[in-house]
Amino acid sequence: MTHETRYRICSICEATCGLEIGLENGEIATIRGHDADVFSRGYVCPKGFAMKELHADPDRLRKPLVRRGGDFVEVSWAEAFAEVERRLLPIMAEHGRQAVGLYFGNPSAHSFSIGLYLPVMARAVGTPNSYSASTLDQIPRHVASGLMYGDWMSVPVPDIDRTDMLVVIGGNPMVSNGSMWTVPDFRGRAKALQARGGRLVVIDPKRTLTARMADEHHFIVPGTDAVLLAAMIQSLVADGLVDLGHLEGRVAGLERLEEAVRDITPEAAAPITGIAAEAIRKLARDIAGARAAAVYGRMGASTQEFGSVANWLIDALNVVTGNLDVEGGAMFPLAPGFQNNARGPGGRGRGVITGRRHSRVRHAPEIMGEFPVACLPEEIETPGEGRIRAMITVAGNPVLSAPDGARLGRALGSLDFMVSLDIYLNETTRHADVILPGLSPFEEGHYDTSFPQLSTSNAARYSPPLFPRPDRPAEWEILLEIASIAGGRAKSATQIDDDNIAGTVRAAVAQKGGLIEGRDPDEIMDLLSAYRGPERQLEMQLRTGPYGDGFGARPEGLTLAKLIETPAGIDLGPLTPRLPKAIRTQDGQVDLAPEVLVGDMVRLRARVAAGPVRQLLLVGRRDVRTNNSWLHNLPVLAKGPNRCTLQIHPDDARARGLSAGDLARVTGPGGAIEIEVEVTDEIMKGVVSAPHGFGHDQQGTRLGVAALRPGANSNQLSDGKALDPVSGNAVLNGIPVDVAPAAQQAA
Ligand SMILES: Nc1nc2c(c(=O)[nH]1)N[C@H]1C(S)=C(S)[C@@H](COP(=O)(O)OP(=O)(O)OC[C@H]3O[C@@H](n4cnc5c(=O)[nH]c(N)nc54)[C@H](O)[C@@H]3O)O[C@H]1N2
Ligand SMILES: Nc1nc2c(c(=O)[nH]1)N[C@H]1C(S)=C(S)[C@@H](COP(=O)(O)OP(=O)(O)OC[C@H]3O[C@@H](n4cnc5c(=O)[nH]c(N)nc54)[C@H](O)[C@@H]3O)O[C@H]1N2
Ligand code: SF4
Ligand SMILES: [Mo]
Repeated sequence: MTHETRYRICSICEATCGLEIGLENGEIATIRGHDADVFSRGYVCPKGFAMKELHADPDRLRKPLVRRGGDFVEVSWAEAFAEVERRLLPIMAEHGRQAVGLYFGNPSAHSFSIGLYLPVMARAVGTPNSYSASTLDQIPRHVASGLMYGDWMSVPVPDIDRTDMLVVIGGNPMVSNGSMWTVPDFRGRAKALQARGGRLVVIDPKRTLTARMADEHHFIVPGTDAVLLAAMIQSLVADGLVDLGHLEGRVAGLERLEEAVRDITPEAAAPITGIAAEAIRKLARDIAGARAAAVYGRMGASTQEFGSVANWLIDALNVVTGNLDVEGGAMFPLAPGFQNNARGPGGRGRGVITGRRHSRVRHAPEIMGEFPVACLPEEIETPGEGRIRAMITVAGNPVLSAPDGARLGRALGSLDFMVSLDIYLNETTRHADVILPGLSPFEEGHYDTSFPQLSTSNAARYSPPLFPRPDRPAEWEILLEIASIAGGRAKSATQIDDDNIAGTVRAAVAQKGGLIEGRDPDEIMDLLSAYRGPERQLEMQLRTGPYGDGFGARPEGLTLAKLIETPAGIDLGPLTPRLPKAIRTQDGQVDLAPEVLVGDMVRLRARVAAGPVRQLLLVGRRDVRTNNSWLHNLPVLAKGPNRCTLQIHPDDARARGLSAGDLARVTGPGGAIEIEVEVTDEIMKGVVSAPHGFGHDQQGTRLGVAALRPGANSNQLSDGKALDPVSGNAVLNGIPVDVAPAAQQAA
């Protein structure tokens, strides 16, 4: 018997926990938190353990599948790529590149391989029709950041370890483990905040686990956060409590912001939000009066009718209380690499532009090069010039995660060709003609390219592969192969990769004031030659990044070799103030009143004027043992009580003749589902809550465990028409629904 201990960063969610993995005779025996990890300090959740089952899952695909007749058959990699070439190229030749649509799902952001090579593949395909899970999630956050700070990824995160007051709006980090904020062990950090006399405040239509540990919790009517935030800012203005502090002189648009929230008083907001005027005023004053405070918003504040305005006003509130970019406030992380707002001299930049193009059918805006995924079905179905006829999906399951999956499924089924990079044959990939499965996470190296940009302290960590590579391509190689195919084989996969890194090197040596300005690009290419693929890009980023060794210029600096030697990671310290250098707006100021967002206040005022909503409003929720739609096939996570229930307030249940355990029929604009009732006063009256990602009862999938308890797809209730118009994000929270006993409806 041989025992070995290895370390790997968990790549399932944004907390990026360090795992300690015990191998016995080369097989995974134990997975626990890695106590010495400089960033996650031993924290782990049940999904970390579940990676063992993910690695072993017999349903996880290991060979490419090609549809022959009605059935999927396993083929060689050469045959699979030949099929892609044979089917995709004629469509591009006949209908142009825009006939190909792309969809990228959430795990793309967590995969070192996919994250770095997806852009390479997308460039080679060259279609304007790009979609992703971002428009089901955080696009409003990027819009606010882009317009205020000049870069989509400049997202301030709460400095929880040093704050005195944390306000969480529409997030449940006790369960989600944090999002757009990489904060492993939220519970431990929040407890420490409370132990040093600080306060946690939660705004949520549900008394979530996070709300239960809070010092103060307010139920809020779904979709009305922007009203609450506007009223808080209005009350600070009215009471003369606006204090930019150290931000004085760095901020433009304060007067326009004040004008934008004028008349949205706490009294006007109270009946709309369900929060008393005095409570709104007090909350604003508490934030203004705290030594340091941070307001943070997530899914509930993003995937709703006013997501962009809400995200903007969250940051505006941090700014007008002097809490942006100070210790204990909302701060900008400084990542070791891959961070646009850390490149170059900084202080100003080009800013961002929203809506450079609009979608063909609904004229929805492009943001960050993407169209809203809620528009995808109509782009496939509607005849005419520019129609999507082929799809490439990467690590996504939009049939369950996007609105009206039934319609999207039919649309995908009608395509001329579809290829999916995915590790499961599921509700989405069952429509593909070719499925290309990547490696197990344990068979690849790992570095998070996005999450250090959102981390609650700065650190650098890399995990080498745990197991030797099996004899099949990694996803970065699959993506390069597709890039080569899409480019008509003008370049080989290897050539595309070499050209890509050479481009990065040329830009770095040309970068004024950069660490390797003026060096010989060939010399740098030689120095990178120890690595290939994603590791080569990482080495380049680390060495030229803010902590880098500059290829010898700063010998004490970071290199990939140093990270490989340090499995517990390298601590780069607490967050530090980054203004004005992190700013990339054209005038170098934080824009407190971006025109597009101020413009949307017309809609918000109309919402205030419309008065309280009468219908039940559906919101979503997460469970510790789930991750969107795709971990329901692992027994250790799937076991236990039914998690796919409709939570309803006792009064609302009684009024509809519903009791716990009954089957309810829920009807929304997009359809109806039947779902078990859970009666609880933890949910606000007038609101019901159901998780997303269920509905594993579709034919033709290969999800043996998930299919045993399929659950209902709550996204079927939405028809995909409701969008936050500024960002194109789908409204997933605050969907009007009717709820009745299932049998009664059937009769
Ligand atoms: N109603 C409602 N809907 C929601 C949400 C909500 O809160 N409420 N949340 C939204 C959010 S925040 C998100 S991020 C989206 C998620 O939307 P998606 O990303 O579309 O859906 P996931 O369920 O995350 O599906 C991930 C897919 O990636 C595959 N996969 C996993 N690991 C790998 C890998 O290493 N390589 C490859 N190639 N594939 C892999 C899985 O098999 C699965 O098919 O859902 C959104 N939908
Ligand atoms: N266990 C687990 N962890 C996950 C995931 C998972 O599926 N399971 N998914 C991962 C992903 S992709 C993401 S994006 C993150 C999401 O991370 P979070 O946003 O922290 O998680 P959610 O549970 O979606 O929390 C949203 C909260 O908003 C509330 N809410 C709904 N509507 C409104 C509203 O209008 N206003 C306010 N103020 N609140 C509202 C809901 O009741 C809910 O408590 O979680 C990640 N982590
Ligand atoms: S919280 Fe759980 S799923 Fe998320 S990174 Fe940590 S162990 Fe993995
Ligand atoms: Mo997400």
